[in-house]
Amino acid sequence: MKIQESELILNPDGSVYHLNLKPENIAHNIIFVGDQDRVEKITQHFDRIEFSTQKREFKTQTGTYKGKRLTVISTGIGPDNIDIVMNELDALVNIDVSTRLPKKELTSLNIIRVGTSGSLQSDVPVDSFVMSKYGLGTDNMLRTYLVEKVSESEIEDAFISYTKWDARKGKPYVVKASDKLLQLMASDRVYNGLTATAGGFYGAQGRILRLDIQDRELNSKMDSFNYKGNRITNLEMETAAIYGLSALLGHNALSLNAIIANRPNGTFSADPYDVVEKLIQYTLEKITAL
Ligand code: R1P
Repeated sequence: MKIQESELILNPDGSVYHLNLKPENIAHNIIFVGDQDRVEKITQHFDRIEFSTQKREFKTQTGTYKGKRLTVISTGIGPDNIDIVMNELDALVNIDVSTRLPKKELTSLNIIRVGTSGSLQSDVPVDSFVMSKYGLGTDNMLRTYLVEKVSESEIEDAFISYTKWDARKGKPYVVKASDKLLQLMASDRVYNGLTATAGGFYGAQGRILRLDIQDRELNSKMDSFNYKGNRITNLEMETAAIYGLSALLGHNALSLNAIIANRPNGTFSADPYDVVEKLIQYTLEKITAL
């Protein structure tokens, strides 16, 4: 069925509404970053850049690294932005934007997030890398879709019961990373983890400034949660949403985070730009094997 103009909004030049991209502007191997200034930190390593654009926080560059065509996109902060980025990227490959009809054959993108995050475990130190085997979303964005089709209900139930999760905050969801990308990016340099994704930076992550929060014990319960050896290693704002929408839409996703803060130890990286640069180089070296 033809998708209406109000549902899939295109700019006058035919590009998708928020990302300002046309199908030919993107590679099928895509790196997500949160911060728009991180896009060029990655593409400065490229052999050449063929395309650049930016609208709001969504900055995109496409080019080649060691001959491999890659796109780097900044998503800004949070699961609401991931909803926009994932749906518009998917439209570029799986909907014919000229006829507004879904394509018959699925194109699967490879999506790797290169992010920053705070560790919840004292033995996952600042300046380390975490590769998220699972994303655990405490935001509610994914619950507007049928996420239960792709989510890991046993881990969800264990987490809800362990933390005595208040149902008024919605139901957390857990989605696994792409096995192919987990294999590609694995090494002794990375910690494997279960990454919790929050829909906010302060209250949603247990930070108290002037407002009290619904559950002051949540972070300590997260620290000690363990499902069959899977601990919650770190907390950030995008991974679970990327995993959920990728699994539903048929894309492969993986999230790598540079640990810049350790919440239990109260420490912050002396040089966060350096650990991010090292994670960028790590990712680029591995991604060429895709
Ligand atoms: C919060 O400061 C932001 O930083 C982290 C969080 O997920 C959130 O987006 O990641 P990025 O550095 O990739 O944006």
